[in-house]
Amino acid sequence: MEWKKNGTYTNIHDAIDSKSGGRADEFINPDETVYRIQNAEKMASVLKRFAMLNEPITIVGDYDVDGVHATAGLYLALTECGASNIRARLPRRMSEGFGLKETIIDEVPSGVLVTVDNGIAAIPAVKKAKEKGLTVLIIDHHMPVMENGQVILPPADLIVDPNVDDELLCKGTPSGSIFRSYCAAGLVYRIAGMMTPGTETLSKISALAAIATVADVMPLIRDNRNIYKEGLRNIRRGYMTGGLKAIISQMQTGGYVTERDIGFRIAPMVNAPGRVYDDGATRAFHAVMCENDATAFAAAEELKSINEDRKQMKKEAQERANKLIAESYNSPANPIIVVDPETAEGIVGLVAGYIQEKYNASSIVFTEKGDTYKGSARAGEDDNLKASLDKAHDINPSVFVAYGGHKGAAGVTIYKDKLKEFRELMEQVMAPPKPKSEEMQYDLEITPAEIQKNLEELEGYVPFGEGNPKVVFKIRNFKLVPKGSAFYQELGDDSVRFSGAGCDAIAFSLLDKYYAEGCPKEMDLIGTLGYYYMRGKAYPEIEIIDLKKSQTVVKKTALNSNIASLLAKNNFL
Ligand SMILES: [Mn+2]
Repeated sequence: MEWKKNGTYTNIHDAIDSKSGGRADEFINPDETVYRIQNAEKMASVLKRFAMLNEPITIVGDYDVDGVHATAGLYLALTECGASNIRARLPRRMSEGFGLKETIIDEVPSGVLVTVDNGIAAIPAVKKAKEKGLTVLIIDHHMPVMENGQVILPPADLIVDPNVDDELLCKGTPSGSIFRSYCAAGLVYRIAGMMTPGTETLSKISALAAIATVADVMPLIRDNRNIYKEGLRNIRRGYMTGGLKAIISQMQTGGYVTERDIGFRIAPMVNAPGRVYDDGATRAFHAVMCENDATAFAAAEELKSINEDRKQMKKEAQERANKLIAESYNSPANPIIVVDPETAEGIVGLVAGYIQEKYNASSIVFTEKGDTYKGSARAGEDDNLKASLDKAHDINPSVFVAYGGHKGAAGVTIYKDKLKEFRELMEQVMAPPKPKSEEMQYDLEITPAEIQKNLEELEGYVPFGEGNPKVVFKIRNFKLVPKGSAFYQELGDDSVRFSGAGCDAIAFSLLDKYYAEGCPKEMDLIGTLGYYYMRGKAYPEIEIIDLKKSQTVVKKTALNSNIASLLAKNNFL
């Protein structure tokens, strides 16, 4: 694998500016814009009034982190305003699927129905709710239904969704700045800010919103940076629900969390029940909402154990998928389609992501459901799944039961007996397979002695993630320093931690590579810089993307080089 310098920039600011599409200055200057979310004030006052009247309120969320946290945030805000007749109703992933279904409406006898993280596309269900006399409020961040180029809105009483404001619907330009990339929990936090300003409850909602913003892969720009920073400040001060506190205290970071902790540790735990169990989202919701220390701790333990099950399920599904791919493809393809009835519905998306990365192609993983195959798709580099599926559907709609999604990810259900046609159709509409790149790119080259200085400069631009990708450094001659008696520590899952002078390094899925390089004590690396937290203390850390035995010969002292040549000679003989 060749390492190649990206761009012509020579410092962190310019590297970030180039990678973020010119946002480096925005990142270092706090954003003080007051963003206007259309109908947010109205939504806040309506919700507050219903809470004070103690109307029965049903919140319908979603089974992922954003859906669960948005539901929890709204529940807290309504309770703070005096509501005590609230029901949280999370959809069941396997038996109901995403969003507001008409069966859910049947369960609500009267009062107010609020959807969070869904609802904007639920036209028949909202119609039914209105016919039944319910008040319907929608807080969503998804795209509306389009028909012949026209936006079709559900007949709700009030809608907050930045994707359907007046400006977008060409009904005149609203005044004030608009930001459209909130997650649902972020919208709930901004609305709650008008319902219960300055309260500890609002601090708790900010913690939920910050985590959901990262988990839902929202761009970390503009108001999302404020939400992230406010949330993290509150997490560090201990202002969060007992459930979140228990989840975070399990990580033993001393209350500090990073973007990576959220993405790789917290979000998978909150997501896991919804992937493994039909009613899992309800369990995740109750776990997050716990206020009693003992029950919160037990609930966090349960999430952890469900997440371990989920990991095992994913691992087994990946092994089956690799086998199926080896059997059914003898040359690169795009997309790669896997049909595996043994893979659970909540897992297919994770496996699709794995295949996409491993084979550098778009992927679709199906499981069996009655006489259909139901699956999840992930787009390879430069592919657009939504556009490709639209095209395929135009050519032959009879293959599809349903599909939906966006550029990077989609859900697809097809008729079982149409699999062959679907395969051919998708290969026809998508770009031919791309060879896997033999090049790995980095942004800046630094010496091990410059790590600390660069880390400090990077702090000004946090958080990194979607919309603000991390700077990739090349570091030559990173020397390992033994901790105890070991230069490295195996972490399981082919991962390894190295100890260096003043800075450790972690390498996910690279232990085999390290062995293949001969377990060098001095390496050239490319990777990103950050901190990890243990019991409240920050430690600098390189997250290694690729490693090699040091290529540069380091000058040795006369004595050492004599010994070295002697050793080399003896070995040679
Ligand atoms: Mn969402």
